[in-house]
Amino acid sequence: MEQTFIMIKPDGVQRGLVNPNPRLCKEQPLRACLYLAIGFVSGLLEPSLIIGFVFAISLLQIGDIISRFEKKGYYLKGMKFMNVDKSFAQQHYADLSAQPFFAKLVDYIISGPVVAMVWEGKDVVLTGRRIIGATRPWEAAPGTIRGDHAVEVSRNVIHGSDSVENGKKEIALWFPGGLAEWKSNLHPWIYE
Ligand code: YYY
Ligand code: MG
Repeated sequence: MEQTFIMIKPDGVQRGLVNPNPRLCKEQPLRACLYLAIGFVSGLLEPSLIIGFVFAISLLQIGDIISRFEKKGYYLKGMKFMNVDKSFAQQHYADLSAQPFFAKLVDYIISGPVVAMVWEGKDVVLTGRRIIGATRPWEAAPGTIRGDHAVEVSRNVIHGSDSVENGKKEIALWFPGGLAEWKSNLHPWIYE
């Protein structure tokens, strides 16, 4: 089983992460409050509380990107919502330090919080890149994350490791404390 490092970049976070339905954005907080209130008023009525929390969590709307990997059959092994500083961003993109866009790229990555994740599964590095789509969004196929949700190469929403070896390096950099250990009950229904 391979592992890959996936990062939702600051533009992906700021844009509400790929569920830009204005109606939902307006109604979701109300729904969350309503269900949470009903839950509390009726003496911790569990189903209502759970629905409230689900609505509250979906406000972050990182859900669509995460669910693409989850539905496919990959395992989430690590996740952090964090800001990175300049030297960390430079380290992550060290391979590109000679590129003319390097300084701009680093400034963009540190411009807001990112969602750092590790996903595990068969061929997850290459397939993850396919789910993400081509680097230049105008070359990314419709149906991919970048193909559906990005315009500029410098605002392409998401990062994915480009090889197993680089994945290992990036995971070591972003998750020095290690990863979660688990296996889904559905495993035999997804993997041979
Ligand atoms: O791996 P991937 O993100 O698809 O592309 P890379 O060639 O590794 O470049 C990293 C990152 O740099 C890219 O996602 C956007 C940015 N970038 C840019 O701002 N301008 C370019 N001309 C090329 C890449
Ligand atoms: Mg790359």
